[in-house]
Amino acid sequence: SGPLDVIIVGAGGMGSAAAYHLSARGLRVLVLEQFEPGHTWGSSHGLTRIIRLAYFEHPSYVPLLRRAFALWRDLQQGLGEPLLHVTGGLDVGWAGSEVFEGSLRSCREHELPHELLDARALAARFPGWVPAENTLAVYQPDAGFLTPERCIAAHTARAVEAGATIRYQEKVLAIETDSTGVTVHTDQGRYSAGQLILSAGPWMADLAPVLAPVLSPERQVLGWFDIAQPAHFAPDRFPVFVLDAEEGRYYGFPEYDVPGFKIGCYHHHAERVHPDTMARDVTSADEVTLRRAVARYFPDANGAMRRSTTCLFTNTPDEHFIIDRAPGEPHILLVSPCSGHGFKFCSVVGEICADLIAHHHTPHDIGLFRLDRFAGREMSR
Ligand code: PYC
Repeated sequence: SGPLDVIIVGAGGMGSAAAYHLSARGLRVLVLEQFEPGHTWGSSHGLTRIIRLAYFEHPSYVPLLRRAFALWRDLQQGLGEPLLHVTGGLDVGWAGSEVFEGSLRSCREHELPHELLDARALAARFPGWVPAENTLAVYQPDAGFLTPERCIAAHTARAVEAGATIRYQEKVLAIETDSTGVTVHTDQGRYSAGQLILSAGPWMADLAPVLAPVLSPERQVLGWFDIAQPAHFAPDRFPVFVLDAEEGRYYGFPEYDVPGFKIGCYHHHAERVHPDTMARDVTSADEVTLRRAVARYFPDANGAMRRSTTCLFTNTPDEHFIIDRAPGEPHILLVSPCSGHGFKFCSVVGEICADLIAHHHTPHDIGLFRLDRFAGREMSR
């Protein structure tokens, strides 16, 4: 074995992808994960995750998304099952709404094929929808969903094949750095390496206290509702969507893998939770929030909520990612507070991690993700 090049803390979407890309380049990698494989405590579960190219959040994500799509396709080669399911995507809102206008801006700046739909055209083309009268939507064909648990399993399996070690159910207690690298103390031992990647999602601020003033882990809820007209919610008839509505911002998927129409709501109550103490049960108030949109916009799927789960967004103040060295800690790379929209990028972020660890440079444009954009921010805890 010999000395380690890099320790990765967290084997979720980001950590597993980093482990694969680093070990594939011949680096000696140890991954430490506090839970078991496939756990549901973080931000990398839920059976389906949206991937979309017409990125309303900012056009500079689009080149990263192109690479992410290519790398997911590479990863699924030879697996015997797809990880990426292309359904097309709808970014729905009204004239002036962030989702609609942002998506259109990305389409125009990057010359993405797209179609504009008003309420009538949306309902005619996609019969699962009953849109509000003033609705405007961007339909962009390069969108769909990933199966996150399977993506992580594929990245970790490939990482292990390439020589990485993954230690599950081992919790990091302390991190020390010196001029040569890092030493990580866990509840089971002590490990040293030249570099450290922290990709621990909502636990990031515990491991890198410098992030505490900027991160707000937030509780999120999603549910699967019984469908009266399953044909309208099949993957070939029902694109993934993000919807700005009077009632809030929602996102959803065609029926896949388990029965029901899956819908989630972006809760932005500015509540800050800790993942160890967050309420994990889905309440009737949560169901009401989801059902409000289901009943109005997807009435054919307004059946019983058969299944539900909570997860976490780890929000930054501007909701863009952080991918950067920790201040004054050249051996520590901070990767992952993704404000709830990171999973689709795991494949390309794994590649970026490998570039930054191996060469201290990446050809990908990650200027939007620098930590110093928050310099001078007041401690808000
Ligand atoms: O990035 O598409 C997305 C998404 C939907 C819900 C949370 N993130």
